[in-house]
Amino acid sequence: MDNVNRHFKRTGGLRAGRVVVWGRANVGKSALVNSLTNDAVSVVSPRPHSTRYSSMSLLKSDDFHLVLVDTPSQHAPRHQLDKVIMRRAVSVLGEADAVLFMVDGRFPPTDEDRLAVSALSDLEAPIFLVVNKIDEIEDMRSVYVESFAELGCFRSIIQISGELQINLELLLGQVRSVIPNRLASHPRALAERSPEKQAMSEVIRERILHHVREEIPDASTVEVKRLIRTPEDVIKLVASVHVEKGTQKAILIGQNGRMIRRIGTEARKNLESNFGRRFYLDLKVEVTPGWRHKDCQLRRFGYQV
Ligand SMILES: Nc1nc2c(ncn2[C@@H]2O[C@H](COP(=O)(O)OP(=O)(O)OP(=O)(O)O)[C@@H](O)[C@H]2O)c(=O)[nH]1
Ligand SMILES: [Mg+2]
Repeated sequence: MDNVNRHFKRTGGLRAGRVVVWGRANVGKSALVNSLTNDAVSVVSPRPHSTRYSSMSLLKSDDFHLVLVDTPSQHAPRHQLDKVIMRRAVSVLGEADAVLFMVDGRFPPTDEDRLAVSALSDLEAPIFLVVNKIDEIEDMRSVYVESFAELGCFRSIIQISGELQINLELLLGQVRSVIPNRLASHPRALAERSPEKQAMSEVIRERILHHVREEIPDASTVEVKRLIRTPEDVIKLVASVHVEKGTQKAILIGQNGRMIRRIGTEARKNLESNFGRRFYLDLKVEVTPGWRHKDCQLRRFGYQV
């Protein structure tokens, strides 16, 4: 614990945060923490309920430090010990900067998955749906992803194998993007949901409306993820277009990425003329199933609900 705090203090200017790994028994929470930290601090076992205490491990990379919190499983309590273990586990959620809600992609959602995710419903921290054990699934894609996505409000969905270390870089990249720059000494990203951000996202959305038809404009929203003023006075804008389905994403990206590049180039020119500054636009397309139906996603995208 002391080590962890000392690290936080030393990370001035870096991103640093606490990531809680959460889920029902046996999904592979401890195995993931061990894989990410190259450590064997957490007990990994085929027996359910093997982890009894939340434990912290440190993951350091060049530009971010994460404290990974492995937690005991959430399940219907069998005795007083279970109640105590679970109550203590819930208390770590309050300090999370991000939560990895882990499920076993080989099977459909269970009641215990539902119980586990219910503890996350009031959290402000972004929650990632981490679908594990894809090494044991044909094509390495779970057919249950959509059913899991319906359980809650997830920032994004990542399919991994914690044990075989598949897609862990992808997972870390996503987590990194939401981890705060705690002791930053250089200018930070501008405030969330500023009118400026909203206006910029509308400039991008206008180009989408112009170029694509049918259900896509309706199913799209633009999220400005980061807005950074570089020392050269260029505005670096990192944004994502969220759509609801993979087919919509494919159309928006277009053949060899032609459509999204065109939208991006035109939007950048319009941003430059509207705001009178130079822009660098990094525009991606993400699938966020059912975002139009979920209050928490609507709030995230700046809609007042
Ligand atoms: N095939 C496969 N098995 C995995 C993977 N990750 C974990 N497992 C296995 O799943 C079982 C449970 O792993 P744990 O890491 O102990 O699961 P946990 O979620 O921490 O379980 P509790 O502490 O009981 O809540 C073990 O037998 C692991 O070897 C994975 O990516 N692929
Ligand atoms: Mg465990």
